[in-house]
Amino acid sequence: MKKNLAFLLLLAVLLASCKQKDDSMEGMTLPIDKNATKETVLLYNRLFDSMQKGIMVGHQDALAYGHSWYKEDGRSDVKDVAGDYPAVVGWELGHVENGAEYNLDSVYFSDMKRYIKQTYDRGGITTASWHGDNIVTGNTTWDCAQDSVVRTILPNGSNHQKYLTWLDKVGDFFLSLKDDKGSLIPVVFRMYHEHTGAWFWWGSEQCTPEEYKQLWIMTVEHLRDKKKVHNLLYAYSPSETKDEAHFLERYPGDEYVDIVGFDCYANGSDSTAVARYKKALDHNLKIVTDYATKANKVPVIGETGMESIPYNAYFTDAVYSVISRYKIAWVLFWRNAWESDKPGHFYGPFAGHSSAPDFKEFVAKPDILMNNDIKQ
Ligand code: BMA
Repeated sequence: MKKNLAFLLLLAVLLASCKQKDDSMEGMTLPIDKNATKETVLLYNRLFDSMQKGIMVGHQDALAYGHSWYKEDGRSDVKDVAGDYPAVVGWELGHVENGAEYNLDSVYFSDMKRYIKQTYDRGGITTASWHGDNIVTGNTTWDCAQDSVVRTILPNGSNHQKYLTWLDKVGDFFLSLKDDKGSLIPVVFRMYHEHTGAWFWWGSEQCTPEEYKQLWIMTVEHLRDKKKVHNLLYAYSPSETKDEAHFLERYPGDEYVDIVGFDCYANGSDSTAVARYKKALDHNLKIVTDYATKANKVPVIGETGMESIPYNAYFTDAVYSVISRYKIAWVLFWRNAWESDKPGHFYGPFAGHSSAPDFKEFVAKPDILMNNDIKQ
């Protein structure tokens, strides 16, 4: 009898705690993973909310290295210039699939985990991309001489089983991201990006729209349903597209995507390059934000930049004058390479660079949000 009473008491406590979780989630927009952790659902809703305040600044690899420095704890080029961390930090998983200790840009995965936790602890947001190797040739992600890699990865393909082991490694990485309480840290996974271009093995000339969609769906279903990774939001980010039909040509469906975006770069260094870039940003922002409104998704700029920032008003003129006309969650600037053989490969400001004053002006705008602006 006593045992029964204890059991009933336990049941009551459990039910009460479940109810508490439900109550706090009431009215929230659910991501495509109906078993997403509470923190993931909260992040998704935070993204919708933050768009009403402004646009978050993101920087790729911000905490691991910067222009001419590598691994200095607490440092970030953006912080050196503007006194605060970017609100969004992007990371790159390439080579996690091989079980490597560090990624293709020499960031140790153990360090990446630490940086992701630091970002989470200070209220920032993490997104990840994945330049996975070509499973057929063993070469890099940029080996796109074949048009059959995706086909061999799909169910019944010769590399299907092996590819699932790669997805397991990706999943293990996400499942290893824990906060102090042991809860999983939510991450936005921007996978198979820039697929309307033809420079990765999943690109437009490397697979058919149907194959691309199947690859996407298979990946979501493997991570979410088989591997039980429930701390992810999924972001779809082609490179520039012509119109909505082009944007959606390889779209796997609303039930497989949480966030919609695009990648867009200023190619060249003269005023024509800036004019073309502004036009492209505007054009793609219209496509993506219109679709996001219709489908109730979060719109972002997945990657952008002007290599070496040859235009001193790049941030306020080329970027802000266009993006401020739209509601998007973030704009992510690509990495500031640390490698000595890539001195001009940077897209964010760094202390002493001629674009630094302009970046300060950019982040001082009330609708441009840095880490401290989004702390809760
Ligand atoms: C590219 C370049 C490369 C890098 C890759 C993955 O755009 O920055 O140097 O290896 O992204 O991060």
